[in-house]
Amino acid sequence: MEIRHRIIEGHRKRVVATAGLLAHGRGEAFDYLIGEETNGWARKAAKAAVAAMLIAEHPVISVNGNACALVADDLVKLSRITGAPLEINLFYYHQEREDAILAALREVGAETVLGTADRPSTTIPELSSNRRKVDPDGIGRADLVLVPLEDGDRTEALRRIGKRVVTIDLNPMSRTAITAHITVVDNIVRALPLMVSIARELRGRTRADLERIVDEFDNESNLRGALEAIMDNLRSHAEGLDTQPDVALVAGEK
Ligand code: PTJ
Repeated sequence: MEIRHRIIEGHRKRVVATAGLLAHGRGEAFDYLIGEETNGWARKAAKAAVAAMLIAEHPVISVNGNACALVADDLVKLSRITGAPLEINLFYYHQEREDAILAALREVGAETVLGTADRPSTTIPELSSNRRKVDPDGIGRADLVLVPLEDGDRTEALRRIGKRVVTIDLNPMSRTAITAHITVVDNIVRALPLMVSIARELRGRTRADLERIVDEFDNESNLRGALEAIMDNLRSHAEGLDTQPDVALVAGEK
């Protein structure tokens, strides 16, 4: 409930787009399906994601309204530890939203924030949404972009122009989840703090160690594992239903 409140409050402050409320609802449904906890697949993906960020030359963290409303503090921490600057990049762009997100990031200690209207901008080819506008010092020159809660078109566009794409998405069937190189299938409110603690643990490792972690990761089997976990959950719910016929009857009578 506290999480929902953060989104609603974010919407009131214009940090979250109206469509962000719908995206959050979809996320809640998938979170329920994965059991509202971080499973082993997500942990492994989070480790590979952080290792990839640490070995990238120019990693960047793309920030949208939902991510900012839910985990602004952890975004700033992850940015500091990995050296990946934060870039505001919005699907539903409005100057007021950019200002609100910038203020929210600053409130939790963000210093440099890229992608704002006062900065130079360049465009990602083959993309028509507002998100085609990127910062030349950020996503423009990045070799890796962390794009949590992303829309499929941009993930595809980023891949087409040769970026390594890391995402956090509760839906393992979304186009973003499938297109990204590394997909952490988990709620961003759990995934981000986990990535911060993994980053603290991995930052002292050798490049060879980090490369091995990334090389051993396979996103296809990761997504298959996430789907299996959902199916296992559904199966155990289906089995559990048989054991509580009285509860079901009482509920039905109301
Ligand atoms: O702030 P803006 O203008 O950039 O807009 C942001 C939204 C999220 C509205 C925009 O990117 C959008 O419409 O995204 P989609 O296409 O709805 O995709 C969002 C994905 O994130 C969906 O697959 C959701 O299941 C997933 N999702 C929602 N909440 C969470 C989540 N994944 C992880 N953690 C969540 N809390």
